[in-house]
Amino acid sequence: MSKLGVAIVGTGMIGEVHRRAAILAGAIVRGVSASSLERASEVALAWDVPRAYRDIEDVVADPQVQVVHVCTPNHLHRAMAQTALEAGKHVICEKPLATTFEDAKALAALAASTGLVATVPFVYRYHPVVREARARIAQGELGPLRLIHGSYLQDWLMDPASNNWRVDPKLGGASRVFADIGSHWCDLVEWVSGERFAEVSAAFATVIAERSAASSRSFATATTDAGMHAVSSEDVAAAMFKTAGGTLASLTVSQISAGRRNRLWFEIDGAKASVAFDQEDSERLWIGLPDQREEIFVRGPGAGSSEQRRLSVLPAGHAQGYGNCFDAFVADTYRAIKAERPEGLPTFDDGLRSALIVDRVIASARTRAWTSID
Ligand code: SOE
Repeated sequence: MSKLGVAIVGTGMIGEVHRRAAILAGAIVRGVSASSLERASEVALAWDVPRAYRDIEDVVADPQVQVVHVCTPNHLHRAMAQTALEAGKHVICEKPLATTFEDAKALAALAASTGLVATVPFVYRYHPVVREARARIAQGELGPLRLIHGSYLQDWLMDPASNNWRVDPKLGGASRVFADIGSHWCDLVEWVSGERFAEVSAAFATVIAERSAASSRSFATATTDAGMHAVSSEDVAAAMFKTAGGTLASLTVSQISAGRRNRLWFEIDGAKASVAFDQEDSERLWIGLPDQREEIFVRGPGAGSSEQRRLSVLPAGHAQGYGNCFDAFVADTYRAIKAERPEGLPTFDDGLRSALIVDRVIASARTRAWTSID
């Protein structure tokens, strides 16, 4: 099969990550689309790609594009992914798939009806030791699960002078911190544990009630606008879940926790053993055992489950990280386009699952009641 032609739509930090991963996976980046043709032309020049597209319609009209990478702010995902699918293009759509459950449902149904490959970058599934944890749980090494707990903490929005389109519900959606990063934790823990959350009790808090004017940059940067604006989206959230199997889970998420850069952490405790993963120490998997014993599994190509070894592309001692996860996710998406069936590839169905969880978490935070996730 000849090389895939891809287009990158959106030129923030994540658009650059998609571009690098696409090239590494052997695709040809045919062009780029941005908030304006002028911006797209600037980036096309910088990326040395042939085309700067006017808009998504211009992208999908290009017969040399087989895959569209949607890397724009959240409120644009639904329309752009739909346009691409309807034009017969495979799609990688940044999470969240859409800002409402209804829109996510429509996109997942459309993707299923077309038979095209449509994926969502829940990339933390691609840490090799995460695959090791999942394999050990699936093999029964932990025994029946008894407790799932963890957090996902960041600090890039702790300064009231910092802002971002995610803060604005019209652009980011009704929930910010939970939809933005709590969604990663939920996807990861459901996938690793093999259990599904059946009900939730959640609480939100907007700790920083006023911020300076929203920045259009993909990440928070202090703005020159002296004005302060009221904020309604949550900075922190706490949630308790019960799985369909009755296992209790608890999660804390924050984007204002000083010193926590991108610390996704979970622990899964079973009747025979526990595992814990720390995204900021992602080469190691902690395994808790009875009788004061514990083990540390260290990532490497020479040990562990087949999926851990498949994703260990560097020798032990040469740390892998977020970029490697992204590279593996994009490569697996392209493998699926070539009719392979890579394990654990997050599709629009997983994006829909995530949208359902977020929708029910928002409902529970509003009603302060346990809410079913179905
Ligand atoms: C900002 O919170 C962010 O970039 C999220 O939007 C990503 O999904 C996460 O992987 C890292 O942090």
